[in-house]
Amino acid sequence: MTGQSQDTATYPPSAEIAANAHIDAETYNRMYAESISDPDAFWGEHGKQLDWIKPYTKVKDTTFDFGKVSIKWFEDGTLNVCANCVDRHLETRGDQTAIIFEPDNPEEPAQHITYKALHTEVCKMANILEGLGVRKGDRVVLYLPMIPEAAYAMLACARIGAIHSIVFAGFSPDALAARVNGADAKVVITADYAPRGGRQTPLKSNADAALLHCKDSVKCLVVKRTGGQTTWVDGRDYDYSELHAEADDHSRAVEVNAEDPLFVLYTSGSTGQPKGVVHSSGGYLLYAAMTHKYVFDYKEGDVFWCTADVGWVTGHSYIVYGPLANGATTVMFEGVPTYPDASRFWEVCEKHKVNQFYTAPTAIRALMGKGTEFVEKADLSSLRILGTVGEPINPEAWNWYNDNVGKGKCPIVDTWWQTETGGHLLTPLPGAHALKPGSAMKPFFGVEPVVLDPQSGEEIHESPTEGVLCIKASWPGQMRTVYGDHERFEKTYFSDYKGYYFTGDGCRRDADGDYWITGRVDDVINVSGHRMGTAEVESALVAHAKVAEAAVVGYPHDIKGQGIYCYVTLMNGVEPTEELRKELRTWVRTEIGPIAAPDLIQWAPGLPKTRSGKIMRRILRKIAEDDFGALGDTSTLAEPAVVDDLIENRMNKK
Ligand code: 6R9
Repeated sequence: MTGQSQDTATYPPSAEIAANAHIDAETYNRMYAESISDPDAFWGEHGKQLDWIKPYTKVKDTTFDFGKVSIKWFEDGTLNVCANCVDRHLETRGDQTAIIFEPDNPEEPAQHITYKALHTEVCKMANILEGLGVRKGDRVVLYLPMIPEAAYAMLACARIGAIHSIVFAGFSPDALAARVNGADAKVVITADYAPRGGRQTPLKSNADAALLHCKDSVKCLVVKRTGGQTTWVDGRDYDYSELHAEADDHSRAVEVNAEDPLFVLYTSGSTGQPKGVVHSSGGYLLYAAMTHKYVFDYKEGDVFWCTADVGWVTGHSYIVYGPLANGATTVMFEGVPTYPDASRFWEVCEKHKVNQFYTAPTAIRALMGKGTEFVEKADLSSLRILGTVGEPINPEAWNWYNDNVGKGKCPIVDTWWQTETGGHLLTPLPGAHALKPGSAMKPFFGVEPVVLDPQSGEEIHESPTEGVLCIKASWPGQMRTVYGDHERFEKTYFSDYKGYYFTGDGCRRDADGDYWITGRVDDVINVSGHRMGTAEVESALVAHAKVAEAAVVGYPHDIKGQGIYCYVTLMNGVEPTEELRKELRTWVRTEIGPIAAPDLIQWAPGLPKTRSGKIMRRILRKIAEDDFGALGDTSTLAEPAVVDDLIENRMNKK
């Protein structure tokens, strides 16, 4: 059923969905109003859904005042996150499947891990980590494929009060070393190889290369995923299966404070090195659990599948912590959407009778390009709710998803959030809102979005409007600090617009008060739903001996959303050849990882700069978008001729 608003077609929930969902329109309005008018009462009540060792008496204690930013929720309560995700389900659903593991190779049988089995595995892992010297507050880095051991390791850290920091398996040895050192980790957990799309990434040899740049005391725990050949350093490397055979399957869940860190996750910003985003134990878990339940309308017995990797925040909150806190069955998929062919996602949905399916627009666009026959041959009748995350979804992809996957019957929740936010901040709720393709719609409970005028920093109250998206007050899932650098935390998120959390995104609010994300307003680009700081790619490029200067911007890319466009000025006398282009691509892949590989490299004899020497990125973005008719004010350019050359030799001619 569709209707017209002034913005676009709208898709109200079917009568069946609206009647059965946890939250209908009236309930949303009531609960939202309560959550804003009295956050202490609202979260104080909802916080009780977790098992607390010592119940909290205080709920919210937060300030966004620059210079004294402090965020505390449930600060005098104690709990154990692992006990909340595993132990407390044993009595009621010990034999229910907690995790369905679907391997990369469809011929390899799937594994169904019950809550009981999960408990045993997590206890063993906890004892193995303790045996390696890990204690409460210590950091453990995970560099793993999408295998159950990744979830065991996360939960085992939570069990003993250690802090995990997951490094996506697509990152390079250098990136891994920087994160091991940045977090001063005691142990790195890795695997011999990571099978993905029929290929194998040599994780252990990457870890070996990384560990050369880390303290000698760092230990390496190795899961043998494929049994392939690896090198071995005695005294540093430990074989998981050997230790597993002897590990005790009982382990005490350590009492931690609600504000003790649960994990650190590095993410790209607009400047410098990635930041270690720190999340708490109590507030984070509650927020992940509540958003999982309401946004996906999760019900007892549902099978939930989030296709993200646990190396990203989406995997943390919606493969592991949210679903398991709710006692759900969560799917962990090791592979990729197009292997062995473009029907894999849909076959897995059919095979495991998935009820909620959550993926990224880039995956939808890639599959859309392969045609509908791949999706038509699967029985998708179990699906009830669909979701997207990571970037704005274009209407073509939304419609394809709605028509071919949801068959017009499944609400699509377009969830806007960030590594920093811990869980969804803007999203429709399936039983409450009439969807608009491309809109992240409404704030979740307790979230107060505001649109600010970018110049004056003033709040704009009327709608429709457009500006920068900020959040007015704290929610329990908010990051607490940047690991080891609280000053950077305050400067990044609370200094541009005083008194608000600055998201880095621009947005539009339509006449109905619904939100539309327009993309980043800083130097962060979004490549296939992954955040990439252009500064990181630039510093990788200039680290190459033949490169004098580099400037990196995003440009529209049909499948990836944004591609990486690099302007490179070579050292004097260096010949700009095709070989060198290839060499630079490979260079960036090895420096950062395959996700950062440049799509286009343009040789730039000079970069457009102001007289004070600042690179004018606005101009470079326009040229990369092949939209140089609208270059804007160029009167401050030091050397206008530079721009003519760049336009003439642009790589992205339409
Ligand atoms: C969860 C996640 C965060 C950035 C964010 C925004 C973009 C995420 C979006 C979206 C439009 C959505 N983003 N979800 N843009 N619509 N539904 O992706 O975290 O990797 O930290 O990226 O992604 O620009 O600021 P993260």
